Amino acid sequence: MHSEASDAEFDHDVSVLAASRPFQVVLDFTTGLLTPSGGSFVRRLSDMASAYEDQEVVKRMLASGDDPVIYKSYCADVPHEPGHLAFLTTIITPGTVGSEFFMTKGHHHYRDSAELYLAMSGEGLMIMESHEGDFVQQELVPSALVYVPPGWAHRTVNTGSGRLTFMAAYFGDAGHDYASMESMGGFSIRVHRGDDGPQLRPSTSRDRVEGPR
Ligand code: S6P
Ligand code: ZN
Repeated sequence: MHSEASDAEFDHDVSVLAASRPFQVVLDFTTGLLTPSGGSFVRRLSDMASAYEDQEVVKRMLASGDDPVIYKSYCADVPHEPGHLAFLTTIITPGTVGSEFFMTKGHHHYRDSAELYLAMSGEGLMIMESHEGDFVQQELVPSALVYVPPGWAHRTVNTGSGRLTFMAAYFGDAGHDYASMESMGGFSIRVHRGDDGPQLRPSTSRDRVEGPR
């Protein structure tokens, strides 16, 4: 049984109307807004400090009061129950922590189930890792649809100079498991700003967690 706390951000007061009747919302492909939305959540650097590789830079930024909004999500008014299809938009701010691009926390779903991503604006990468440790990256450019099969942890990274916006749809009872990736030290690959664009490098946080071999 997993803790409900990690899904708190996705929960909101679902209106009786939206839960039981067809409805329509509008996606703004430029801003990433979902109107009307059933709620939203924001993650600042301080909400996900341990996700970044360079902990010295994180500490320095936070100590100097630099706590940027990394991303914001707008959730549709859909119950997190079996049979429903939950969806939300995410807007990732451009920027880096050290050389590592702003990104989402990333998660598995408790119930191994598929998810569909639609990129709306900006440029980014989606990184995905299976329970067996296979790694796949996909580019996020406007109109790209990425299918995430059951069992693949997923994280999105803004590699552009503007906002990265996308929509994701997942099973209502999928749940969000952040702890499984965190306990391993995060994803095995990280996305940094290189001289000629985004550079994928093996993560050193895995070593921190596993210790010397
Ligand atoms: C939900 C889906 C996305 C993310 C969102 C924030 O299953 O994968 O909508 O929730 O992009 O990322 P995270 O990893 O902080 O939940
Ligand atoms: Zn997901």
